[in-house]
Amino acid sequence: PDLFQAPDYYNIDDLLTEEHLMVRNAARDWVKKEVSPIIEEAAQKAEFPKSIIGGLAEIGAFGPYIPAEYGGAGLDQISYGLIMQEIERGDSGVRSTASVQSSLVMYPIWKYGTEEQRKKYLPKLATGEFMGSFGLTEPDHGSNPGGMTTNFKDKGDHYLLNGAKMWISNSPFCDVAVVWAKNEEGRIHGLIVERGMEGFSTPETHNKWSLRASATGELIFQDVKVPKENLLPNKSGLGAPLGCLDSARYGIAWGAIGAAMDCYDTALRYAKERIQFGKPIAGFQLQQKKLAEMITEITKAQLLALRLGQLKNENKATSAQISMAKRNNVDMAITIAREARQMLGGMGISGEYSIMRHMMNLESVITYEGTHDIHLLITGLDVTGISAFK
Ligand code: TGC
Ligand code: FAD
Repeated sequence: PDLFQAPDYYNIDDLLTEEHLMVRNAARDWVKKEVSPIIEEAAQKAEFPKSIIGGLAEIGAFGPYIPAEYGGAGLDQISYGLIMQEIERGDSGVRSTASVQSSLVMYPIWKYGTEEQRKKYLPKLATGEFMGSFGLTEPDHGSNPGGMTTNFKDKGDHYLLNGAKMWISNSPFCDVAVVWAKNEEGRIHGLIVERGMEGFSTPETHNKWSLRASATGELIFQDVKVPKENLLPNKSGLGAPLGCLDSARYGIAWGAIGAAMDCYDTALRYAKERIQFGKPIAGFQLQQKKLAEMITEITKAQLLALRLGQLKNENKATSAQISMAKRNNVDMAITIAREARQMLGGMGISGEYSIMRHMMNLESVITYEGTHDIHLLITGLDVTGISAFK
């Protein structure tokens, strides 16, 4: 099938600056040329396509909003969102790699790190010379990361780190990991752990039916000696990792639109060409209902993301506003993927089309970075003032 086209039902492009459009179009062209042609095979083989790392860096996907002095692209939050949208139009797994690198590894080093740490890591992360991972989730602590048991002890000239993280994107090939662990007083801190440190291993997690083109694994720490200068000193407590998640969740709110647009575009074109009962299936009301609802929901999601981007640019977006957009837009995308898959009939399950891959990927996206339920409870807490988590 032809490569994707991009719907813009409400002329949202008119609300974007020239820079936004330039950044967006560069990302879009690159995804068409470098991701779409290889991604199906990578997903079938369950391999992250490392050959695209350089290209991701070139389109500004590693640290879009990190200042240029540290190697970032120095763009605004809307450009960041648009890059995520275009990458996820290709594949959620590729967007995951970019989200983790930018918002979960570069962001905490930039915001919570020392000047030495920024200079040492950020430029190399921006070019993809270093790849990063983010270790928050543990086998027994997913939605409730505050209960984590990974810990470090002060041994005078170094820290001794013990514990294990699981479901970690990029872990199998990461050069550095930003790891969240408790000190002897039970306070959460971020530590930069480097591949090669004794006692640190990163086994890959196999048998995934989702996000197959993204490498997922564990981070295991057995008496790892972490130099004291690898602690991120400028923020501690659960709010530190949650601050990173705010930035990544915002990117996902845009990313999910890309996956939804690709499913919609594929289903629309298929429906216009596929003849049954003597006419294109696009001429049947049941199929039109699906398409009309899809484009309506995509348009609403675009407006939500754009407004949130404006608030982010003004430093006014609240965590609860970000939760609402992440939850709504991922749910919108997964619903569209499921409907679009049905519209292709038997062809909908084939790897010749991207829809089933998006659909399966989105099962991870609706779970990670806070599940669908957790984001609902965050909205519930925000509007009532009463926590229903515990
Ligand atoms: P709670 O008592 O509410 O808060 C603890 C402290 O954190 C502060 N805080 C935030 N700060 C910044 N941003 C946010 N979004 C924040 N939310 C809360 C809060 O003010 C408090 O600060 P302080 O100074 O008073 O201590 O914490 P809780 O234990 O009740 O938990 C709240 C809850 C459930 C919302 C939170 O734990 C949560 O969001 N859980 C979901 C976990 C999650 O999202 N994990 C994601 C792991 S990383 C990942 O999935 C990467 S996938 C990447 C990819 O491949 O793209
Ligand atoms: P659980 O927390 O056990 O939740 C199970 C179910 O219970 C969910 O439906 C949840 O909504 C519900 N639930 C939990 N608590 C409540 C409550 N209070 N009220 C109502 N319902 C509740 N983590 C990282 O740290 N770094 C990564 O890079 C990373 N990458 C990931 C990549 C993939 C492919 C996947 C699948 C996950 C990744 N994660 C990562 C982990 C992800 O963030 C967690 O899976 C997620 O936070 C949910 O945790 P859990 O899987 O332990 O589910």
